[in-house]
Amino acid sequence: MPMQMGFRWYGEGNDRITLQDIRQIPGVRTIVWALHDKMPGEVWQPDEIAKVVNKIKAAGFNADVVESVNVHDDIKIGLETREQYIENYIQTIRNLAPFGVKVICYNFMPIFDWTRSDLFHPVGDGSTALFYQKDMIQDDPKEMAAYVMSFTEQYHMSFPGWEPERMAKLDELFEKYKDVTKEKLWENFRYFLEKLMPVCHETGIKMAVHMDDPPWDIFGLPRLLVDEASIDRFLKMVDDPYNCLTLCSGSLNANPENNVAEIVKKHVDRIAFAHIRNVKHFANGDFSEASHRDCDGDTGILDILRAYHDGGYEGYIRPDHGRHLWDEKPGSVRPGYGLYDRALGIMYMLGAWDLMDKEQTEKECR
Ligand code: CS2
Ligand code: MN
Repeated sequence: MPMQMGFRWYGEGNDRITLQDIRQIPGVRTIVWALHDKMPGEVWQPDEIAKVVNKIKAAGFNADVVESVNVHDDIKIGLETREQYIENYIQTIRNLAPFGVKVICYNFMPIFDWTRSDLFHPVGDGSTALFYQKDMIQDDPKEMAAYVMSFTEQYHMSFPGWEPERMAKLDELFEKYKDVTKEKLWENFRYFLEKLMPVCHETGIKMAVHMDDPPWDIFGLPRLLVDEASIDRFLKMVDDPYNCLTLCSGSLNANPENNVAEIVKKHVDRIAFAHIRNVKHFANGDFSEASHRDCDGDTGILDILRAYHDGGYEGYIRPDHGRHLWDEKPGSVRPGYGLYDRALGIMYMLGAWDLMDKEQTEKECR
């Protein structure tokens, strides 16, 4: 099976982009979806799943990839209440399986998902992109949460992982995490995955953890999946073909030391889902997201695509964040998830991929 191109869609009434819009992008087979109104820890019920999946299938796509089923903080903290939340997670996996779901993308970051200081930063050509100003994400997590929440309030859109209900309780959450060292977090991670693996085998669903973004500790909170060594540790810790990665090129390469293509070469068999995103670095440690074109950033998009291609990658792939182009402005677009730049990214990736396929076939024919 060749790799399968996907596109993240937030669902009807929650995304201005329609499935019919996505139909017009060449090559997209998989809709990457979720039940976005579910709180971490809640069971996803079959009738709720059916509503979304039926729409996706009726539009001619498969619904093979879910991003994300979020993990409750009590599991990450290691509280006794985690048992119930793990049970719920297992039930959600069981409920997803009959709909053909193959991969669940999730993350194991304490409190915050992706973190940026500016969601609409000018790129210089009239477009905007997500931006990280290093000195702004140091002291006050509340300031940053308030910034992200201001978009939620102003434009009535919430971001996965930034649920207002959780953000309202930041002090309480930080207090609960205070004794969770990095080692403790690893241990809680292992505990969670070991409980899940039997049901993954039973249902054929792979758990694919997303990298931490950015890949370093923030606000004193430990982050685990940050580089090649930690990825090695993770895959060994639960050495099971159903314990996989969502390898996010942009998250990893926020640290310019991380060579994503090398990690792909090493672990291509354990990557179930590839996020392709390009990052441009500045000398002071700030970074901006960029177009998918290799030379627009420093992530090495072509080397990464070649590593997947030549490694015989058969998993799912999607453009991750794009810039906001043309009429895409705050209020009309989800930060990072506009239509145009992600569509351009897909064409760039497919262009490179088709050429590599062609070269390979010609080689084989000789
Ligand atoms: C995504 C992540 O937008 C993004 O950066 O790649 O938010 C991802 O969906 C989560 O971390 C997965 O749980
Ligand atoms: Mn990603």
